Amino acid sequence: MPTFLITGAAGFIGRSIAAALLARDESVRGVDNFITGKAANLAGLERMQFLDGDLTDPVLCERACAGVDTIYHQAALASVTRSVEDPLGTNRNCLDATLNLLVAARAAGVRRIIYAGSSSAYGENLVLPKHEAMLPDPISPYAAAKLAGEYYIRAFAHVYGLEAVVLRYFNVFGPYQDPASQYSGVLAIFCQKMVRGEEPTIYGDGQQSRDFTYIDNVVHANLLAAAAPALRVSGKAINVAVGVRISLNEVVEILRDLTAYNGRVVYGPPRQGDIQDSQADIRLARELLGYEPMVDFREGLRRTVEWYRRTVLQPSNQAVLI
Ligand code: UD2
Repeated sequence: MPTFLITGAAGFIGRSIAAALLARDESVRGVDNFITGKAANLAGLERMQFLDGDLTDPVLCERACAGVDTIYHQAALASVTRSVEDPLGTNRNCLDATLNLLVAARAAGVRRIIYAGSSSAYGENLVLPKHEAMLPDPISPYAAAKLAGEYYIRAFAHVYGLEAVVLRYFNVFGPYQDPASQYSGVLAIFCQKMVRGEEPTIYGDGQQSRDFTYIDNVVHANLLAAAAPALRVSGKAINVAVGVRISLNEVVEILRDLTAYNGRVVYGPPRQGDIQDSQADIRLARELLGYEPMVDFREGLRRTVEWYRRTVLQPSNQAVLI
């Protein structure tokens, strides 16, 4: 029986955690419903036992949790914009899925669950950097659903003794992130477009900023969260980021440099539910997990551009193995 379950294993964060565990020779099960996950992302993960299914199905959750010690719960319908258009879909795939998984995890005797929280929980609170003691202030259906998932996770830790760690990710980016949807993360979209010589569109004036976090840092934090003593981390929400914020205008300038794109940038109206600035205080991650960012923004973006150069210029637009 596999020791680890990764939900959202065909998504870019899930597949990256799976790759790290397989590299350690761990026994891994993955599950994905392919709403946003991609079969191509499973390339290289053949040793992972894989379930094609949806966590909104309690029977599937039971199968997924059987015999498992630790869950990395990465499955979600990410995107603020998508949630504004379809709040029910977001709720189903973020919150209902999480609660089903928790119920099944408890029944199966799973020891620990690590939950992919979102920096969107902090919302419009103007204080920077965002620290975990701040009152959450979700301003989009996506943020509300992800935060509600956190509360369920922590409640299960409290009443059922399931060890539960929430990692609040700040704008994760890197290889394997899908660039092809209107709901994709901004760096995936910009890398694809600028590598191809196409115009990126900035929604708003480009002064909004994010604590963009390279995927290796997130994988590192997950592995630490799985290994940390329960007394120290269970029931806690912990920021995972670099601790530096970069505006979209700055991003475009760095990307011009990395991609040699010299065309124009289009500016459009700001998006609903968008927040202005985001930057993490990562002291708690340092203290509780011994976390330290391994890859800074610029180096992460360089590696990401290289990856998109190799993949998006392929005619099929499918991920290929590095
Ligand atoms: C939120 C969360 C993030 C993660 C993510 C999942 C915050 C601060 N961050 O990311 O942690 O949970 O949701 O989806 O809440 N944009 C453009 N042009 C484009 C695409 C996007 O200008 O083509 C802008 C967008 O309006 C926003 C910024 O880029 O101001 C980042 O957007 P995003 O969708 O990459 O991520 P965001 O911040 O909503």
